[in-house]
Amino acid sequence: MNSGRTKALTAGLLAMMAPLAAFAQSADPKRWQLNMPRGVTPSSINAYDAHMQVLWLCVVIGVIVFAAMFYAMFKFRKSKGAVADTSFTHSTKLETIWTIIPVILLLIMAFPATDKLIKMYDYRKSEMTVKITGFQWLWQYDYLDNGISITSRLAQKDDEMRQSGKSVPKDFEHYLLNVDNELILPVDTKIRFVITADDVIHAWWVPALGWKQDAVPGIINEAWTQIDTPGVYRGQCAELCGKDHGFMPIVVRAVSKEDYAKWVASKTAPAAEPAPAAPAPAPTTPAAAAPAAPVAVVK
Ligand SMILES: [Cu+2]
Repeated sequence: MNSGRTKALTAGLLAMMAPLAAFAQSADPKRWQLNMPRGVTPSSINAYDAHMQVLWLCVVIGVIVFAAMFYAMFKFRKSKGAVADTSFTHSTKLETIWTIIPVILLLIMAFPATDKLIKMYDYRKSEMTVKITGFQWLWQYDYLDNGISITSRLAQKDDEMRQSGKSVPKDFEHYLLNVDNELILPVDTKIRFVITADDVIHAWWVPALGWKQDAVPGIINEAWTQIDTPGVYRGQCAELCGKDHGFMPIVVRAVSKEDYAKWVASKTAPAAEPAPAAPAPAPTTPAAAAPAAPVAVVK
């Protein structure tokens, strides 16, 4: 009977933990999500690990403190004849213990936390740089290594939906979190961001990357990321920046290095193409060559 109860309890606990495991794997927040997301970068995973270490430490402290409290309340209750010890005012031994234990616990937390913080602010050895500029109410992304510059604003369908006054259909995915031009980034690449703003203070925030950075006019802030998993990661402006503050979402699409190279080529190629196209109209008359020429022109 006891083993049956244990099995049921274990099954119940596992069933409760299953959704937690699912949350940990997904970058999108879920309804009623209780824990913070794990994210997809070394910084976000470090933050998540630090959070979990401290959380479990708090759980252990909570269990010990509440157990001692309830034990004292039930064991030494008045109905059992307990009498308050009014002569007890202080104990140097106890005070020393309850000062030293928290200091040790703080040190246990401080060392790994400091190590993680130092890593978070280490911008060295970055492989590419993207300049992010906040505007009322859109983002501009300048890929400083290859001259690509794109602006990214709320997708038209989201904008039309919000201004229509209608209620949002349930199948409308990522309402107000879609953009016209996504920030395309390669995975497994250390990317440095320089972040500023053109008009007022904005803040660039994608939770799955594990940080939030203010975009301040006249000041250049720094941040870095290295995305481990390809995917789409969404965020928002996180600094109240005017009437459309809620309508300047961020979408990062992390792709493989090969796909990123293709995307860069597609963005940089069109400007170079028109020039070689000009000398094309010099057709030769041989019948055999004729079919090839129009195809080349169409291209
Ligand atoms: Cu903003």
